Amino acid sequence: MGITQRTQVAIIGAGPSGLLLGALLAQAGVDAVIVEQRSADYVLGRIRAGVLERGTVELLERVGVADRLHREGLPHNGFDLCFGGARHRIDLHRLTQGKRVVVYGQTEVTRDLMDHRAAKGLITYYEAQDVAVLDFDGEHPRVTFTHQGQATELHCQFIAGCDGFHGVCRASVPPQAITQHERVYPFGWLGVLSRTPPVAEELIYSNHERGFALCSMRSHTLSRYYVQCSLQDRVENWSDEAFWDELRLRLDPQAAAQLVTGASIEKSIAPLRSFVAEPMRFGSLFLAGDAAHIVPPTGAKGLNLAASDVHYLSTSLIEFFKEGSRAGIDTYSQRCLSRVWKASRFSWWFTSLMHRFPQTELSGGAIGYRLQQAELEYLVQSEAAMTVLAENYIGLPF
Ligand code: RFL
Ligand code: PHB
Repeated sequence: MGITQRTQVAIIGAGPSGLLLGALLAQAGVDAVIVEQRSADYVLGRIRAGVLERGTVELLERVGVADRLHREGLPHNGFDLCFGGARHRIDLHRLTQGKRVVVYGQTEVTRDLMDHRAAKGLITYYEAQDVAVLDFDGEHPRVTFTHQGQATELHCQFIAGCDGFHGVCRASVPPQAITQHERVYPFGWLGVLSRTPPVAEELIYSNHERGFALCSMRSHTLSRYYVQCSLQDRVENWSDEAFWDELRLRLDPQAAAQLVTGASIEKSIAPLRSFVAEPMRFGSLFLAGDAAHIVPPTGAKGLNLAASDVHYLSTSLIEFFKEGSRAGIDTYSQRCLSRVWKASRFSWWFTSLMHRFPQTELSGGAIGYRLQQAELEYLVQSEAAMTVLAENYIGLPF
């Protein structure tokens, strides 16, 4: 015999979307259970995002999990664009009348939200197998899964699909009910985490003839670097030395000279993709975060978009349970997608501006590269163009 449980909201996925939604609902007294297919350690082992917009920080503050973020997070007032062998600062703070971003790893956000969930005694089923979302087009949605060998059935009013790009929720929607827009870029990012001091105090985004490079960080002693690589590249074929040599070549002479290298703690290749699924609601099933959309990481928007979806979803569900209003639920998809498409546009634009594209692409080859240099020169000379970049980078309002 299996176990049957009841909850108001079943959340699928304990990534940042699912955990943040769980915290916001719990704070409002809405009952939610999280079902995650991996272990907590596995989820914490993924090195991903590093840049948080103000709106994301505010949500974490609202649920009371921002103490460590305020202690250890690094506020950044700007970043550098590097091209033609020189760096040019984008002064986010000045261009946006005092706004900034915070560098604080997704792993740490996830850990803080997990600790908060555990401290409140909220239920998360980790290592759930064969998760299925059922009957979300009717009155009685259900989630079924196997947990520690027990068949479990979760009866709920709503299902939140926070299960990432490869999750089960979007895949369970009938194909005729969903439109999926996708662009896969003809390159990837090779990322390295190393226990070395960052090359500069702020991030450096570099456009170089050999390809894009990014210098980021997690703390004053932990650096995160990326170089554009071929989709055919295998991480095993990139020695640490080869990575550092390639990164150095793509930076300006001063940064190249200052770069401190060391053993990699993590090294991985990520493909780059723009993807949006429309709509984001199907009856009682809501998609949020990477389950509904993917942006290339160049604009640092993925985690922040997940947070804005979760803001819209939590307020919609709280409105329903506290006031009996369906207004938020009915406009959820439209409100999310309006912001999602703007962030997708920005991420696509910034990716197109900064990477080397193959000759065969419209923006590729030598002419594509010369056009990028012209746009970059214009960008750093034009207050208007820099303001557009800054406004999008610090995050559109939600
Ligand atoms: P996640 O983090 O993928 O979490 C989904 C969770 O669902 C679980 N799951 C299932 N659970 C139950 N049943 C199933 N059938 C399930 N299938 C999957 C998974 O195990 C997982 O735990 O999605 P979420 O929560 O929507 O969060 C999205 C963010 O993770 C993502 O957008 C960002 O990491 C993107 N991103 C960045 N975003 C930023 O805002 N700023 C950045 O600087 C930034 N840098 C990045 C990035 C992503 C990167 N990669 C590798 C994709 C840099 C990189 C390299
Ligand atoms: C990161 O630190 O991992 C990072 C920072 C900025 C980006 C993408 C990734 O645009």
